[in-house]
Amino acid sequence: MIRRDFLKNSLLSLPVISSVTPEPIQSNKPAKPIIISTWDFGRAANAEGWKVLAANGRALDAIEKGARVTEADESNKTVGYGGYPDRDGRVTLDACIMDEKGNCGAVMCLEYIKHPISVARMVMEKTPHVILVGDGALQFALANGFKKENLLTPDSEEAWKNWLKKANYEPVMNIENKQYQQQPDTGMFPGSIDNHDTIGMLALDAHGNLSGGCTTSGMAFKMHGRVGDSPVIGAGLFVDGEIGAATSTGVGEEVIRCVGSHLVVEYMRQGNSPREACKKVVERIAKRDPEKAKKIQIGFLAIDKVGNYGAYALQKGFSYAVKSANEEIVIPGESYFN
Ligand code: SD4
Repeated sequence: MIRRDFLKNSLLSLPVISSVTPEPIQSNKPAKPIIISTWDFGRAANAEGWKVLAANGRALDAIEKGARVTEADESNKTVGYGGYPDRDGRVTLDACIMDEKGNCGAVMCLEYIKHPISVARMVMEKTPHVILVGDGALQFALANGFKKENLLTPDSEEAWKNWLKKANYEPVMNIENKQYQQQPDTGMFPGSIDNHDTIGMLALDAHGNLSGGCTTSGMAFKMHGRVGDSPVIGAGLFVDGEIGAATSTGVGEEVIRCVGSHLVVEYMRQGNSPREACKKVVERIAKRDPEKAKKIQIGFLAIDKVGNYGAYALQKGFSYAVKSANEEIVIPGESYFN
């Protein structure tokens, strides 16, 4: 059931938080096992991951299984198959995965492979490395049995061709911002609800182990070779089995600048709740460049090692999906700007 009024009862009664002295707060009733994901489309991914968790399986398996649902969903224009291409019409995918022991793997700018999350996991488990990029990642995937496929669907190709009609093909800093600044009244922001991409997933299994994953086709019509925060361990995802895990969505450049997901986990280490930790990182981003912060979207989602979760975004419109034995909900994220 979707309960959009979730926050009504829980958050309105929260104590006022001092920005100096972190005060732990609970954003929810902790649950274990539990799986949470960015955006409303996280529900379908959670449902698949939940099958693993409900059968006493590993959080890592739940993450991979769940993320594959979104990657295969052609109607999702910004993750995996059917994702919008870059400026050159090439669909380039980024993904990473991390377990409770700090094991991690990532692929960046991977083409032709429908399930980058699974390639990332294989990088983690079958190589001495953490990251493979571009041709090397493709070569590794093909050598390990992944199939080469065309990921550019007719819909996405059409969207790209439409974009090309107006696009300035020169590399321009913050082109995504400019694209949306031209339509100031639409309420759309780079990385916002109408043009969001990434699925970030976090799971806590019945054994108390955390894992996370993040997978995306990145910002639409990006420069070829551009990589955002999503596959960067510490930026788009971080898991510390002793503390908690966090993931992000939105304009990756700004998340990389502050190593956002790692920072969220570090704030949790200091005693902040997942929600409060996310909020503190969003505030830091807003403080660093207040003008830019008004024009972009960034959201963080976090969970601690006992199953408390929370989120916070720059702009309204962010949402996240939660599945446990107690609840199956999509929750509107709180935001810095209203
Ligand atoms: C990126 N963080 O490539 C991703 C995009 C995203 O909502 O999440 N947009 O920067």
